[in-house]
Amino acid sequence: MAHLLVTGGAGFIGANFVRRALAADPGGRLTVLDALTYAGNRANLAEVADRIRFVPGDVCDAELVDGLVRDCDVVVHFAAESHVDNSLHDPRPFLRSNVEGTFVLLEAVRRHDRRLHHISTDEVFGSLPLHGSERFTEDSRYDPSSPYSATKAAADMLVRAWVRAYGVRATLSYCANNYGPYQNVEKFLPRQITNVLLGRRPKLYGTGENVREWTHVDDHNDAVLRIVADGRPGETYLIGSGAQWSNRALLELTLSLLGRPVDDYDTVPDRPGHDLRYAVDSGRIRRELGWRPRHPDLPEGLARTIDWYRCNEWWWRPQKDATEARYLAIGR
Ligand code: NAD
Ligand code: TDX
Repeated sequence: MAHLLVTGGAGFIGANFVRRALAADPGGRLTVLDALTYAGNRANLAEVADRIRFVPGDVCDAELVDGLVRDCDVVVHFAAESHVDNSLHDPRPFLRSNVEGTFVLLEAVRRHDRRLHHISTDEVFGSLPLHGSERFTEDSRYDPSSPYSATKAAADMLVRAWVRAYGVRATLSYCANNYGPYQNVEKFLPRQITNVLLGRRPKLYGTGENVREWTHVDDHNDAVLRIVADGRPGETYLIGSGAQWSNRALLELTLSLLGRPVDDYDTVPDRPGHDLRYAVDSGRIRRELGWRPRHPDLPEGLARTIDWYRCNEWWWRPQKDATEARYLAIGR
């Protein structure tokens, strides 16, 4: 079977992808390249450590990347700075990892004629009106609102140009918000779950009306595996479960699953440029590649995710205080 190179494989989605890819292809060869930033953690890969090659390193390191790409068949590119609030505070690492890192990878796949799957995000399309049924499609206009989404959009543009100019065999996917085990405590759901587990009050930005479409990380990764297997080079795919929730409603559900009163949270100042609503039309991947979310029931998936955080305090506790100190510094 194909030898996969997974960049960012020690992060939330990447590490879940590595486990899923090995489950789908038990004899498969897989190499992870990860810079182990604050968001990367080798413990995320402990269960599969003896079945993969782990290379600590930066996607911007052209020499290292060239050798790894030469030795693999397919690159799945997750590595990125991924948190909007961090990007608002300090955009520079986002430009480097997300834009320059993608450029370095593209040059290597071009030199060695390797297949690339690039992981993008629905955030590159900006914000949908709060009240309405519109959804992003593969043809939506790019309209990023944060340094994070601007750098993801820039990376997508590079991938698209390398496909057209050099015939690079790349696919792109845009997934809505993910949730599940091993997600960094800076993100919405893990932040609130771990706050409650520590007896602290969750923090809701602004009015909490903003809507996100929540997809279980295993469903996102199943979709990526399908694209890697059967996706058409040059094609783009949107991935989403269809489960749209306002932040307020999702926080109330989280509190009730944790046995707390649903109004036991604080509101904090809103995120600047806060996108109102994300929702994607995932019709193409459903029709063309037969993908369906296997965990479409968000309350059920959230209950399992809460259990995971309850049982794995050893994993999230060491990051929690530094994360909250960063939030305190920006007033959220
Ligand atoms: P994450 O922050 O949990 O993990 C990112 C990983 O990339 C970490 O292991 C980090 O060490 C690594 N990394 C960062 N910069 C690197 C560099 N220069 N070189 C090598 N490794 C580097 O992020 P995530 O939530 O798992 O997101 C993974 C990808 O999926 C990102 O490209 C993100 O834009 C995209 N995405 C995320 C979501 C979501 O809801 N989390 C939704 C859609 C798309
Ligand atoms: O404490 C919080 N309170 C709050 O109300 C946090 C951390 C967030 N929020 C809000 C902001 C968003 O409307 O919750 C929503 C979700 O926030 P994040 O988890 O930061 O995700 P988001 O900004 O929507 O981006 C996510 O989805 C798309 C990922 O972090 C990105 O990597 C992905 O591309």
